[in-house]
Amino acid sequence: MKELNSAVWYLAFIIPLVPACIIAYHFFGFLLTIFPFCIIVDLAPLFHIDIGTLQVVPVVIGCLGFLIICFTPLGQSIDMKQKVPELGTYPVPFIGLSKMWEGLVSEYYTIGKWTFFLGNPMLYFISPFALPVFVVTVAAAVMLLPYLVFVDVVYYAAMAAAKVVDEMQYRHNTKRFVCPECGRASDRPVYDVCGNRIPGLRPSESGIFTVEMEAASFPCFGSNGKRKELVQSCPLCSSSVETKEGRPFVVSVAGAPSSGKTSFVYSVIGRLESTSGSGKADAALLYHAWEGPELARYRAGSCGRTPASFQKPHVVVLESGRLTTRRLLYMFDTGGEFFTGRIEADIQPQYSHTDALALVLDPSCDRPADVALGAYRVLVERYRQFNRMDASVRIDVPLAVVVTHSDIPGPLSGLSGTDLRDRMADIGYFGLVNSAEKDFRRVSFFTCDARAECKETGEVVKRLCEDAGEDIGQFFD
Ligand SMILES: Nc1nc2c(ncn2[C@@H]2O[C@H](COP(=O)(O)OP(=O)(O)OP(=O)(O)O)[C@@H](O)[C@H]2O)c(=O)[nH]1
Ligand SMILES: [Mg+2]
Repeated sequence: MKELNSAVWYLAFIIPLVPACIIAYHFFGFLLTIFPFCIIVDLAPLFHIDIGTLQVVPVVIGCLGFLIICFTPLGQSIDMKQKVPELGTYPVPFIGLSKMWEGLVSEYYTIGKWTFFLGNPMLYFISPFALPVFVVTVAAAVMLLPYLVFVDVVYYAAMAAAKVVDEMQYRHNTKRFVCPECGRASDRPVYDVCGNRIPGLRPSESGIFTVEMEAASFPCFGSNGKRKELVQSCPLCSSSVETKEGRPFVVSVAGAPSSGKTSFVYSVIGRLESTSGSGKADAALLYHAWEGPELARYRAGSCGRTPASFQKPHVVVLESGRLTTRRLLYMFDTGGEFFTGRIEADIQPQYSHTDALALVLDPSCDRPADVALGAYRVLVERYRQFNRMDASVRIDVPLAVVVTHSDIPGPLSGLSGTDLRDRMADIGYFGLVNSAEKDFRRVSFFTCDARAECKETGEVVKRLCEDAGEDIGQFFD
């Protein structure tokens, strides 16, 4: 940006000169019509000089004189600063018309002052040179404003176009930022460049493709570029994050206590990790260090109770050379106590930005249909509360009803889709099926053994991805 500012500055002594020459040429033409200059016109034919030459010569003298004063030490000797305005602000801003005009006008004023008032009396013999330089300087000063306006218009138009392209790329590749630490969503993360925290780094007055800091330049344009490698943090909790502009897919898992939510979550993320996203990903990694030991505990057959206050999402990072950015699967595993309705509503803020919901139910527990319906009602009530949604409005995010314990023989084991839905409606879950289909636009039904890292649990997430229109479903084949 410093280079661009310098270029704008130095060109301000060259570009306005072009129209200034034309103006000066006509001015000298006019001058030759009035006394005493008209005498020169009368004498010119005696020396075989035509009028055109009489107009061009002072323009050339004026132009050369102007350039010599501007770009040689001669300028400094008449008090010109010959320096681009210094800026101590980082990232370095584009200063165009806003900050440059005062400096430029003062430089032009200095040249004009010396060639008009001081040049003539002090060095009388150079006055044939001083007058043309003065005329050219005045004409160029007049053209300075259109030049700066033009430069500003070009810069801001390029910036606006870059902003639009950047926004399109960001929406497509990233959509939004969800913090893996606090679980809350923001539009973009905060980027750390040379100790400066820049919220949602993007093309701006400080740069279209890069922002310039004291020590180095950093990319600020497009999620196809290298910006995603910069150090980032959550604007809400300030935690440092490694999401690298990945596209999040957020699933909130709900259900009564001990229905199998945690088992379901680990079944999905464990399988994703061990199959490396069904071989479609170059890498499938658990984001948090604590998830490894938890997964190992699940694999060893033990699953502790989840506290209702637990807010951290489980995050799997999927990388694929075919995708511009990573895919991030967030699974919010809420403690079952939350769905008893006795817990504060604002404890699980992920409902305001969840992409899909999964309601887990255990058909082998006591009065399973009532328990499941109770949990479902709390889920919908909380969801509507967080999204300020009236009961009459159908919920747009997809819902999957996941019946666990399919390893225990029962009327629902082994079924899925409409067969499962119809059977559930027949054997006492009618209230749940009916309410779900009334509240949600898209509802799907699955059974699984959540203790195993089986294909069925992955199918649930795959279906939710497809229903939500997300491409992360490809890793669950
Ligand atoms: N047989 C069988 N047991 C399951 C299944 N899913 C979960 N369990 C067991 O049920 C118990 C509770 O499972 P969790 O996954 O902890 O249930 P939860 O819904 O997370 O429970 P809270 O966190 O207390 O709400 C554990 O002992 C699991 O091993 C299943 O599909 N089949
Ligand atoms: Mg749990």
